[in-house]
Amino acid sequence: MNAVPGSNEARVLLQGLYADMAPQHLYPLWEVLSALVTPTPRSAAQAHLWHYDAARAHLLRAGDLITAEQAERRVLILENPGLPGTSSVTTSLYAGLQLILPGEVAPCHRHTQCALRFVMEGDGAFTALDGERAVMRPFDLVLTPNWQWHDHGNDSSDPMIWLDGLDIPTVRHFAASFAERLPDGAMAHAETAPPGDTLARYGRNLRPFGGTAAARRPASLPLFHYPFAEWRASLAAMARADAPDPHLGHALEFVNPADGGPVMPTVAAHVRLLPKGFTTRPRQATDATVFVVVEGEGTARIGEQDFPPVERDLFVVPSWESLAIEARRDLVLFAYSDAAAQQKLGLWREARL
Ligand code: GTQ
Repeated sequence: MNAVPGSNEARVLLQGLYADMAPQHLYPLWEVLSALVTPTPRSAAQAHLWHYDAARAHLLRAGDLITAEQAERRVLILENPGLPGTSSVTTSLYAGLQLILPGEVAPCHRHTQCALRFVMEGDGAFTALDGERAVMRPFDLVLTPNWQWHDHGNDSSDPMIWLDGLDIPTVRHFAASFAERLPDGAMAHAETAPPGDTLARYGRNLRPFGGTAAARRPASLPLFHYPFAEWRASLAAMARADAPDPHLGHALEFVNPADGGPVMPTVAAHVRLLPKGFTTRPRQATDATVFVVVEGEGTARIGEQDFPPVERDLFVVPSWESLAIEARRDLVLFAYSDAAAQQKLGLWREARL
């Protein structure tokens, strides 16, 4: 059966072809190409703001109903409203708020997902990484890189809440998830070093000299604790010395001292300070980004929408949505994204408008 390509008759015959192919899982690219290979990014993710106080109230209710041990991790997932049912905050990343009550332990496990913790509230609980505790204080950043044992506990007298940022959707995309618990039902890893040992060895532009025993941590990613007191002081010094970048404000990225790159292979993190009254120029980037307001308040204009976050609120900016931030008071932000992965893959782009 022949028909002139593009004629009505050909269109009818094509529908017949599609119907005959579909049972064999064969489909015509030409019907979907423009939606697959788009001239600019198109994300199903939506901009969204979570108010911390509301999320915290639900999390504390959960704290009355399930223990950290029963839950393994007692966490409320921040799910992007445009990605329902995926437990994703962006197409590649996960976000959740984790609660550990005084005396509780979140049992030791390891998995191929990389995680960061950003402390929202509480002082003195810990994450132990391969048996070394990082004592967590408000707005500290703590990493648990891929396949390293980690348990969490709270020896303080107050609830501890932190943001979990993981690459769960990325690992799911590659279908590369492995996870295990410590053998014999052990809850906590045996102590391998005193608290703060790694920070002292690797966190001050130093590293162990002259031998592998003292190196102790994996050479490719030794450091896992970035205390608030240190990063906040650096931002303040930068703000005293320079005018803010028009699109970012004062911004500092957390780096892996082993290679000067982002903190983990899939996840990058940075902080910003926008002086009171300053408004950034709009900027687009391919790395959808999760923000936490550490201090101050302002307005985040994401695309055409305005969001008014206050201290401890969280918001997400999808890929290639323009973002302009106005600081009503000095505004300090923490942010994480998949820029680390995109840069390795040659995908990352930004546009400064
Ligand atoms: O603390 O290991 O929010 O494995 C989700 C998965 C936290 C964790 C989460 C996890 C963890």
